Amino acid sequence: MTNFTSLETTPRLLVVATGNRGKVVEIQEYMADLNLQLQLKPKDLEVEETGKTFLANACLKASEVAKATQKWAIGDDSGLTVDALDGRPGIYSARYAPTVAEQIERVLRELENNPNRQAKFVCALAIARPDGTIALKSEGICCGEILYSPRGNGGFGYDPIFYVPSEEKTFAQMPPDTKRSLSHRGQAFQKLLPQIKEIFL
Ligand code: ITT
Repeated sequence: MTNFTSLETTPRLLVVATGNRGKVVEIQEYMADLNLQLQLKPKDLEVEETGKTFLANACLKASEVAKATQKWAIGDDSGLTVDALDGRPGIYSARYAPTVAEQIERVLRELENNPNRQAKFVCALAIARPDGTIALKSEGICCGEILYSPRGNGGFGYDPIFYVPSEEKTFAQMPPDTKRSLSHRGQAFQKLLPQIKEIFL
């Protein structure tokens, strides 16, 4: 008997394993040219972030959502690491305070007037097969400085306090395509896209 499913070998649909709107918008842009159908993860499907690293958590998100939906899935775990705060908030960036405004406030309060404002945004991406095994992963980093007060209205999350000296702007002040090309997520996608194309195109 002919197995018709075996004729369709190239996956065309990818579930985006995030509930963060800001990430969804950016991920859509990175994948815009791929002619892939992106689907949001079911709202009630929460993945517990028990990993100790960004990469471990990105793999967990991709893998759990892939298994639950039986589809290919992409996970993103990212955050801000501040040198003078021993790398905090790091993998706890989303859990640093109940609201984004309070998360920013906490980072600024903990840094006080410390002259060392060096920080990095880190983004780990992972793509899982429908059985939950990891097919691809990558990591990107963007270096910058934490301002003394927020600037700009664009982007999301910690963007208004993350200043990139080469652009003389915070992520929240940059045109979206500038942030997209030099951000941590941009670096991670740059490494991943050629491999994504091999699987999906
Ligand atoms: P999912 O787990 O559903 O993807 P999340 O928001 O909980 O959503 P993370 O655990 O990866 O995602 O936490 C990321 C945190 O880092 C969160 O507070 C974001 O606001 C922040 N963050 C990540 N990328 C960012 C970016 O490009 N600009 C500003 N903040 C960012």
